[in-house]
Amino acid sequence: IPVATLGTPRIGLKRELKFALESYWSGKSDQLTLLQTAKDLRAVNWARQKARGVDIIPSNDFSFYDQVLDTSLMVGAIPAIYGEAADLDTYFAMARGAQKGHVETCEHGHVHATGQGVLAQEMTKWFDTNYHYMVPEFNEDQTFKLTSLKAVEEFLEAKALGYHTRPVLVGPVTYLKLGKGVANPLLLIDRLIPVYVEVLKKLSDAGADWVQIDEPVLVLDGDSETTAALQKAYAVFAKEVPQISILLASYFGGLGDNLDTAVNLPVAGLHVDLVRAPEQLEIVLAKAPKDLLLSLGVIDGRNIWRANLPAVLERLKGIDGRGNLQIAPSCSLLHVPIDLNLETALDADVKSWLAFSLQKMDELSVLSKALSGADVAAELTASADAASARAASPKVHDAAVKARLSAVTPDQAQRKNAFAIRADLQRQAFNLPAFPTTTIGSFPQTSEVRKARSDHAKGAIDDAHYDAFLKTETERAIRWQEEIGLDVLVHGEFERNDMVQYFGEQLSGFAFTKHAWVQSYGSRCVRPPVLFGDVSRPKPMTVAWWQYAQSLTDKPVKGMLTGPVTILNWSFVRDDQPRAESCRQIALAIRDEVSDLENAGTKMIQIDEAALREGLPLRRADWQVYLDWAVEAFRLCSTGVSNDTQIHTHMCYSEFNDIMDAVAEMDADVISIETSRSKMELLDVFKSKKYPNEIGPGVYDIHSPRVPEVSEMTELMSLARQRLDDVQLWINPDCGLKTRKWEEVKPALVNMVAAAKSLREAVKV
Ligand code: THG
Ligand code: ZN
Repeated sequence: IPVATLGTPRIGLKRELKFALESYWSGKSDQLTLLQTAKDLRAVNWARQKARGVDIIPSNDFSFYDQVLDTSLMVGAIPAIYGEAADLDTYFAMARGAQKGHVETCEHGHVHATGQGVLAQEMTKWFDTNYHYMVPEFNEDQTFKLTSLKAVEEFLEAKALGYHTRPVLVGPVTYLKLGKGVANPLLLIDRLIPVYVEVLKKLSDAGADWVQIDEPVLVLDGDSETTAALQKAYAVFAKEVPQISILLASYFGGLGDNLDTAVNLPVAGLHVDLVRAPEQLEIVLAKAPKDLLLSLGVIDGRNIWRANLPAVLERLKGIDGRGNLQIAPSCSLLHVPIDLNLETALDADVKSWLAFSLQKMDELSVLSKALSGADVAAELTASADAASARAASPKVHDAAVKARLSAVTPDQAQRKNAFAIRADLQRQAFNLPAFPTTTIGSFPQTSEVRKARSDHAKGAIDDAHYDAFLKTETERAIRWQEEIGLDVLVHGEFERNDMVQYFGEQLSGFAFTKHAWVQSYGSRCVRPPVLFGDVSRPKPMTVAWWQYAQSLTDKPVKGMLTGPVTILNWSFVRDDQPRAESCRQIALAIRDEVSDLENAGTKMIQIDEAALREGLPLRRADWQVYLDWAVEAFRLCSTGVSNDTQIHTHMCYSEFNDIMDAVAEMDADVISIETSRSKMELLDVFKSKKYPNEIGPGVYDIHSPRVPEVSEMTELMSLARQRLDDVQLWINPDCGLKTRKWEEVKPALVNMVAAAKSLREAVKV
């Protein structure tokens, strides 16, 4: 049984592609240098797969930025503002904007095109991964034509190096469904199909026999239009390019209601995800025609755990006697880091439980040998031993954590009194002006701050110097906030790197890597924490910084925490217990921190859940279960406080409709949200649902370097006042200010305070 991969990480072992791209964009190196770096990376990547025993190696899984953007270039879906030429600079203009337009993210990774000039295309999350793709843009007269031969060129490049590859394309139906700009992009399928036919013919002419076409829409809730589009497209391909065998790839879940459609499409092969949906093996085997090649995704392409190979073989028993099979990772390996062997500082036990992309190829190779009857007993035993060691390890299991969790009572996820009562007590205690002003938490991470952190990490400055530096920054931030007249202050978070990493590093049960980068978007990467064991909080994490900041001022300083759902959603999580369980453990650890902050005198504690919405499962039927445990986790961490301690939360998205009931159930006293660019339209749902608690609708778009005028902010506030009661309203920016510069932040916040004052004046409350 041959081993295949569906795609591999492309950023490079040492993030070579990231640095080559950024150097090219900044004008420090030329295009030839960039092209050569990319070519070298591809060659290394193919060679590595071959050496690891991968029989079916993909090509065209490389991308300079994103495979969906590559597809837009391939089919000529280049909006007119970017010009005609389908060249690399057009491509980067679509990815990043040209002139003064560019992509900016807030610190929570919510990404927007902004600025003036030619804007970047919109970016959004790829299914339920942490990878972001560029959203295709169509218009009513959209036509398509073949404008990039990248797929053919990379096939030929591999061929010249001696690799007969299986090129990968984003499927036409998935591509259209991810696009925007027309009411129903699927109606464009008839115009799109001929371009794919042309590509397939050219690939065939170049010598390709198999082509992998990715249609992850197959794991979303089915609908008749999507089914019809799939049937139409693949029927044309079968008729027009019969010489190409298509492997249709589904991943990120089970085929569910699309199963009959998928197994009956006129394609030569079907890839199924047997990690997310192991139960579908039986029915796929039963329903798939015998001549349909089945690619079995048996190794987790989304997570970093080493597999228990004998257990995988056991699950594969049902394939006995069926020919025409391949084994593969569940999805592209793009979503895991490259090589575990770079992690020389990782705890040896934890390391022995992990597998990154190269180790996953080794696992597949062992499985393949085992399935063909070769003697791999030693490898199988080692794999099973690692799995049992992990299952039994005291590093994973903490009886005290489990006992505490099972003793949780419903009242622990409940504030002492309802919001109306708390609000009265809080108003008396704080005596804030109407429309109180605050910020979301972080202040600019200047190059000075980043340098101090990296010097400290390298040992170039000692703890005492680093601490003194951070204190100076914090004091400066407090003094400045007092000076401009903000009502509720923050300490600025200068001591934090990544907000998830910062907490993970201080919690038991998390491990950190040095080189395990995963592409988030374009050249940007993250190193998600590895949640491997029961979570507890050995000692206070943020109390000292809060105390220091509060000691400098009489104004209230908020305590600042990241919520359990966000920590979970941005980590590699355990596969040996439900996500809900891991989340509850994190919630209890955060609850301890909340309690310590309160005992130290903190009267306002903010717990951000920037990633709550993005954790929504792919299928609607699974949403409520997720929202129930996510809300419960938030409540578990936040409700153990007295009535006059004010709980804040922050969520910076522009889509609340799907989750509004859950947001209300979180019962935070104050929520700050992103509303400035939607002109407060987002508040409609808060109004229609009669959201009772307090709200800080963002009045300052922090995704842009532009400084908003006082009048713009008062206008936004009057739009907010049309929807909500004055007593509910706070005034704050859309998100944290970490990604901005002080030159932008200072005048913007001065204007924001002026807007609040003029509003108070006008309303006379
Ligand atoms: N932390 C973690 N996961 C995340 C986010 C996070 N996933 C979603 C979202 N935020 C992703 N957004 C970004 C935004 C910026 C960067 C990466 C992901 C970024 N990275 C630096 C780079 O690639 O140069 C490296 C940062 C570092 O040194 O750690 O700019 O906030 N866990
Ligand atoms: Zn944000």
